[in-house]
Amino acid sequence: ARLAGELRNGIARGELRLYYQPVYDLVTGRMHGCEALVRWQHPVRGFVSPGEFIPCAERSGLIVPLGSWVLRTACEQLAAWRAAFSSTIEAVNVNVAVRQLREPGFVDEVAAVLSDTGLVPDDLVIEVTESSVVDGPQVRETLQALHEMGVRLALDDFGTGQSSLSLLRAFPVHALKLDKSFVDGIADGADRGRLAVAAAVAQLAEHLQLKAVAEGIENQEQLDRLRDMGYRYGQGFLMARPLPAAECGALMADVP
Ligand code: G
Ligand code: G
Ligand code: MN
Ligand code: NA
Repeated sequence: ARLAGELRNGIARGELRLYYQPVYDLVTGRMHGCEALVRWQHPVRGFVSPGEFIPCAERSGLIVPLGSWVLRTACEQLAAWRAAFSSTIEAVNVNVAVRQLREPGFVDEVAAVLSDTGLVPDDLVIEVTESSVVDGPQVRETLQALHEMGVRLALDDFGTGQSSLSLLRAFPVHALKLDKSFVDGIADGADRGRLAVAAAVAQLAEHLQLKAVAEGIENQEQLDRLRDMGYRYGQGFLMARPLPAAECGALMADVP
């Protein structure tokens, strides 16, 4: 509860920053997109990990104003990159919590942000967890409306949740992001179980004609094996860490 109060102040004082982690095309090596990831530099506590304050923001409801700020800032940033560089990324990925999807005005908010920033729906990928998909009819309607608007949806942390395969088929999702716990298992073929899940998710994506994205790639062996399994896209410390906007933009300036 104390953390929630400080987070409220931190948001008001502008202590939050958005970082961007590049997503690469593993076949061409080209930067394909970026995932926006929030960071909190507290004046006394120092760096507070989102793994700590995002759950707190979700419990307290602060995720709603925080998430609105993230969405608008990420879209403004993509518009700024588009203005600055001749060739940029295809889209920006924004994590959206189920609490935000339950807000009745969320679809209108997305439409307003796109219109204000001069982006088109195609420029935005919303990352949701599998548990959002099974939250209930209201959230499903919201996701359906976003899809009809042309905003693309990625299922984050895929493989850890409980969405059924039949739901996945009926659901307007555009990408599966394999959870990094499965990528961690891909070293020396050490963990057959996690390797099998990684391969199965790639095949599922292929059969359903979805993009397969691997996250948390930390070494070349993981990258090679994931690409061979069918992961066309990936992100991870091997290629780039989450970066301040200016550093991420500098990488874009080099993209042909
Ligand atoms: O950036 P990092 O890997 O430390 O993030 C930890 C967790 O916080 C991840 O689960 C990530 O999805 C989540 N997270 C980071 N930024 C955001 C955000 O802007 N919104 C939401 N809802 N979650 C975020
Ligand atoms: O839940 P979500 O997938 O949104 O979280 C992404 C998180 O994963 C971010 O906090 C980001 O900092 C972290 N991350 C990205 N690449 C790597 C990596 O290669 N290794 C590790 N350990 N974490 C990573
Ligand atoms: Mn994510
Ligand atoms: Na993830």
